[in-house]
Amino acid sequence: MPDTLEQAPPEPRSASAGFRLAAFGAVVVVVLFAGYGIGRLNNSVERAAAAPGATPTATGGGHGHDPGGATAPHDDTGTAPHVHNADGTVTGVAGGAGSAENVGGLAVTAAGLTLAPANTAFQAGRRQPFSFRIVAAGVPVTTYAVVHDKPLHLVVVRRDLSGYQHLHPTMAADGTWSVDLLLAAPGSYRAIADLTAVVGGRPTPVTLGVDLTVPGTYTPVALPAPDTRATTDGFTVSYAGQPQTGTAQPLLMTVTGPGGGPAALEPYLGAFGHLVVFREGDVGYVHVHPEPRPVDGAVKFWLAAPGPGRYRMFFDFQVAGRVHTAAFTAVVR
Ligand SMILES: [Cu+2]
Repeated sequence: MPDTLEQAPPEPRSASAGFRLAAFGAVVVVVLFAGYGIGRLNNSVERAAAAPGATPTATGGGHGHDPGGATAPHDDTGTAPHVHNADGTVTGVAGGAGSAENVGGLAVTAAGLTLAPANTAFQAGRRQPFSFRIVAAGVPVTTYAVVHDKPLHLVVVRRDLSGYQHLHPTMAADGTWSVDLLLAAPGSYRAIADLTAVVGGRPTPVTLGVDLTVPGTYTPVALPAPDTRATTDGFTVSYAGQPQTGTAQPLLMTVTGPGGGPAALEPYLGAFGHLVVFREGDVGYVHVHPEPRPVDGAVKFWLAAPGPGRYRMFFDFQVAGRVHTAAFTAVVR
């Protein structure tokens, strides 16, 4: 069953952190990535999770960021701001570096890795399994580096940039990833897998995308007007900064709680927030992680837009054990 950890009641954060230290201490495998030295292999994590009394973590549960979806707390170890690049590299962006070509998800095969879906046809409004493999030279990859608490991140969005979901499929021993997927309305969707495959001992970060179809009467949703302010689940999120092409610009996200004061942000998937950005027109994907600590209460990202255009930005953040998503339209000239 794909839904394990994320649907369990949130465990106390201190207990969670303690477990992680105990379980991973003996078997932790450190992989050095370009630009930052964090990471575990999913196979080693599975061994740790199989220990008596342990709870599966890193390969557990897909979950949506739908309003109200409960998630367990995550630790915030090993965080560094960086960008997942289209060419399979990861660029550290501390200090404001960044490339204008930090776009991914446009290809189903890249860097010697292919996203091979078992099924791409879905029915509107019906939860169905989505299964796929990541294949290298004809062989399914079974070893992945754990990046931001998960061996693989899957984002799904309709091609009009509505219906965003961020899921964490579960991998079977043969390398088949599966997650229950609910596509609410007809249309063409983009499923983008963000992962670091370890093939022959070499970690290869890559972002691969594939189209999913839902038959029926497609009613496109117009991109909302540009705004630096968004509300979600009673929270108000606003950002300061203007994304540009060429150089990474700071983007500071401030979250105000339902009572009007600053929201008590918690680490989610190893960071105080995640920013997933899609480009209108081709669903080009950029995923940025923030600086390790909030800056004056704001979550600080460095974002280099991969060209002019209109973008839809999805900011995931966690408060009181629940993940919320604020969405913004931004125009880059
Ligand atoms: Cu994820």
